[in-house]
Amino acid sequence: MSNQDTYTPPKVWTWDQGNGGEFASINRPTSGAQSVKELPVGKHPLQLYSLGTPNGQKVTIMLEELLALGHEGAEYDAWLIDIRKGDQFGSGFVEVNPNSKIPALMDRSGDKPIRIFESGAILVYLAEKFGALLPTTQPERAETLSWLFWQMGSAPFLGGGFGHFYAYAPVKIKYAIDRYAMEAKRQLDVLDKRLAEHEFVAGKDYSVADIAIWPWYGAVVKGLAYDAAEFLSTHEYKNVLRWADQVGARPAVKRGYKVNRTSGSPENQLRERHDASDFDTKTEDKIAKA
Ligand SMILES: N[C@@H](CCC(=O)N[C@@H](CS)C(=O)NCC(=O)O)C(=O)O
Repeated sequence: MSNQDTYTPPKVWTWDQGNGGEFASINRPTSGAQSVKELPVGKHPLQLYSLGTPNGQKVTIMLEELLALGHEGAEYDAWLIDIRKGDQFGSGFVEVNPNSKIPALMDRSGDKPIRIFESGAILVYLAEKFGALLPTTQPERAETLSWLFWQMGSAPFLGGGFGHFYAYAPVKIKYAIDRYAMEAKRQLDVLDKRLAEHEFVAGKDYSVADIAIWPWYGAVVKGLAYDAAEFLSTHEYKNVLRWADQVGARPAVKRGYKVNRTSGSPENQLRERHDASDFDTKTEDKIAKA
């Protein structure tokens, strides 16, 4: 890759497929299906096509919380979409999410299947369907949705900005890392001040806002993402750490965290989930079978 200090953009940008970046083999400037591949359909009303990244974990944590609350209609099959192998560009997946990103959900409980993509939309859809984890009265509902959409707008700077340039880019660009480290710390400070005054992000109750924010910001402060806890001095965010531990101790969060995960410690990997009993089977056996 050329020296960033001397790069002069050409008049018209063209795609350099082999740019050496971590995701160069899958990223491209066009959308749409690249192969014909139907999606599998399991026995449950909800069919989730996902991967155990923070965006995917939001949905599996939500589903596990709904099941823990006794909503049997939240039973789901979680199928693995391997984005490094390009599964997101198969025709079946693109029909569920034209944006080719996990997570994507099909609700097959009604007369006609309903597709939902974008993790924030999926959380709202499930919260409304089951009447849970999203207040129905104001001002609590507005506060919860504000924080949920704060996450949707902020996390791309944490992941696609800071995480990408600090951990994944093939060259370390000081300008980019400084810019996004500053923004990541600003966002953590926003959360820290909020959590100094409230038990949960949206107030006194655990909600979809915590479910959306925890997999990203909880992971960063606990040193589980980008190996950046020391670099970002995350020990400074004491209230975020308190909340991260509190949310992380919930049994449904522990289960949801594991679903469709293919990296990290083996005991935290459950490649696919088709039944509540899947969590009981020894995870190592599942990995060996896969
Ligand atoms: N705003 C989307 C972001 C989803 C997203 O970025 N998913 C990533 C994995 S975390 C993905 O599928 N990437 C595949 C690709 O870029 O080709 C959401 O929240 O659902």
